[in-house]
Amino acid sequence: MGRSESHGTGKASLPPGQRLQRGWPVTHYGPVPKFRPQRWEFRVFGATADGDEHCWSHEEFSALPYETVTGDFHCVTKFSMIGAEWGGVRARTVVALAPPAAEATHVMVWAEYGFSSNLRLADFTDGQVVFATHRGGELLTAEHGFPVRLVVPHLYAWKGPKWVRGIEYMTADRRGFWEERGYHNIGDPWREQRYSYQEEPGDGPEP
Ligand SMILES: Nc1nc2c(c(=O)[nH]1)N[C@H]1C(S)=C(S)[C@@H](COP(=O)(O)O)O[C@H]1N2
Ligand SMILES: [Mo]
Repeated sequence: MGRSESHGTGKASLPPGQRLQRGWPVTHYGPVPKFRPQRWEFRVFGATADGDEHCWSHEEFSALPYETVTGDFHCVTKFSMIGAEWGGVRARTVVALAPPAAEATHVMVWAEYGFSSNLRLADFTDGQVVFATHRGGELLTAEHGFPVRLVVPHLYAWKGPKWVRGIEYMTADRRGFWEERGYHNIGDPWREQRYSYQEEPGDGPEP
């Protein structure tokens, strides 16, 4: 049994092709940004319900409701972390406070240096999706995305940008950073959606 034991969800504990990793490796493209609290803001823009942009300073963002969720973490390079506890602001909370227009279908999550990742609105508002500030009760380190990184447990981990600075509601799908560079537009690890060549009609934006 062991790893292939099911959790009662009917799912094996690890998605196909993944292996458990001890510790928590650091994986990203480019340098680790320096956090400047005075200049930091979290922007919600694009197709918002009221047409306005919403902006939170670091102090304001830190005062949003803090919740913890348990969520796995699957990197497309095949390491997985199981059952991590993440603390922060649920994506649902952000959506409730700064809602999208009725026409919005997707979200682009924006991070420092123009890094981005696109998500379907339904994936973004999944209950386990969190703008994490903590893991296991401890503040994130700079390498892991301090002050805020997104965690999307049901998709591959590149769908969770580190050093997030805001979200853009979109009325059509558009590829983010890794999605433009050969990675799957949806990125469901249970369906092993690793690369863009595996996409089926409807998985990605119109070419
Ligand atoms: N800003 C930014 N966020 C990013 C990435 C990146 O290149 N830049 N890489 C992603 C990938 S591929 C993975 S697996 C996870 C790794 O997070 P970790 O370094 O905290 O393990 O971050 C994701 N978030
Ligand atoms: Mo990754």
